Amino acid sequence: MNAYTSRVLEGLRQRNAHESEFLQAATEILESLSPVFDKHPEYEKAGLLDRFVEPERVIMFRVPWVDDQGRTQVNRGYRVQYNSAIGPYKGGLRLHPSVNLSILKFLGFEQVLKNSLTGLPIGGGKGGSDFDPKGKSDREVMAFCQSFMTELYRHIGQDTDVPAGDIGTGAREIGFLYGQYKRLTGLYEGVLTGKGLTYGGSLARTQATGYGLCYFVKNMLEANGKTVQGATVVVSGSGNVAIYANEKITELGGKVVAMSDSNGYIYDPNGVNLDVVKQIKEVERGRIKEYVARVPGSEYHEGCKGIWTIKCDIALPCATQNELDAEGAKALIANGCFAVGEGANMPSTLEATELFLQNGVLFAPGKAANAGGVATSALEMSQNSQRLSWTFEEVDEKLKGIMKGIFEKCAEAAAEYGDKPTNYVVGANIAGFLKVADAMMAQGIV
Ligand code: NDP
Ligand code: 2IT
Repeated sequence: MNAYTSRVLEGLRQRNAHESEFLQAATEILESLSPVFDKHPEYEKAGLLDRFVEPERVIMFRVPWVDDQGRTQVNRGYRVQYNSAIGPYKGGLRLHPSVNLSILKFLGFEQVLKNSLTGLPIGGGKGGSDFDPKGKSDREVMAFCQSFMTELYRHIGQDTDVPAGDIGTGAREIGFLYGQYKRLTGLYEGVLTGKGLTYGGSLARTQATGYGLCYFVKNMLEANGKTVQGATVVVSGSGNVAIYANEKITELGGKVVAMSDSNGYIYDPNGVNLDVVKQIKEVERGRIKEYVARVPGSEYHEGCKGIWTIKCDIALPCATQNELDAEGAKALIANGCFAVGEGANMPSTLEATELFLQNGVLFAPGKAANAGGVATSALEMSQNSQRLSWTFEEVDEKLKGIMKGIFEKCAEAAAEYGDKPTNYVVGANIAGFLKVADAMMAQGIV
């Protein structure tokens, strides 16, 4: 490994010893970037990597709100404004009890490279809170969102930082956040994306991450003489990304036989009935196990990791970080799985990723494969600035083009720098990095 990159990585390990997710992401990224620093000694003189790994700003704040029993609750809110070299900070807000600074720093760091890969002018950021929307009433969710925005509004804006959804943050939460931002600032501007269609949202944003993932996988398979047509597919998760990944992969000729949530997974050898999943998850906010009572011939299994033991050709992890470990990877490989497309952010552990790469499984890393969501968010920002809205077909066509472009950039960088031309992990990291690096060099030591 290049001496400068290994020194910076060692420094990160010392200063952030307790941030395991952040160090995991940083290890993969810095190891991939090593050959770039061999080629560009001027980057070290400019301290480029020392600056690149450090968020420009981290905001942490108290979020007090009152629950339905009249009790005061306090959560912790965050916004990590990671890098604004190529555009305003852009990235989602995660609402989940596991949220902490390490998780948001890993997500923010990944987002910088992902947003660069889209080719659109967006920097990287991420935020959220340890608030758990599950089991809360709409009024409680509104109270939380209003309190969260009462601090966040002073740090964001359509030209500075544009948050969006992520785990636990969907259309309902974005609506409450947007209403409070508008009330506090008096501005009707595209400060959030993933908005409802009646107040500035973009058609196809709901579908974009899952659809984009399938477009990336399709490009990757075609470039390697394979196809989605006739493939058996396992999709983990049953949230926004998982549902629309299922919808598109089915349209492309795949058959999804399993989906999951944080409690367990369903197996349906006849192909998962997506209308039933949408009804349970999108309308009723229920649990995936309710599926088996409605669809004869399907099974439910407790625990989510068992989903990787189901025989499939293509695996699409779309739930959360580190949901697919070495054991899961070995089971997939033993069962003949030939492609993995990451819909979630960092769903595969470093060991799992290494196993896929070593065993010739085509591997689409999250920061490239799930970039369709944020790319369509950037298209929402464009529409808001123009005060226009494009049709579903227009947005979907642009999304297809963007995902093709991302795949090509990953493949080109992999061919130039990777140990093999299908190492899209190295490809994505390097292609994403080069644009940000160039912009940072041009803008001086800031
Ligand atoms: P949702 O909240 O809509 O769905 C999350 C899904 O993952 C649910 O099925 C949830 O199950 C499951 N899940 C969450 N945490 C865990 C856990 N600890 N263990 C097992 N399962 C879990 O989120 P999204 O679909 O929006 O996000 C899914 C992933 O995709 C995340 O990694 C996110 O960062 C990433 N992503 C999202 C984008 C977007 O546009 N929304 C864009 C790019 C990436 P349960 O209901 O039990 O919690
Ligand atoms: O991880 C991600 O890319 C997202 N959650 C979407 C971010 C966005 O700004 O649309």
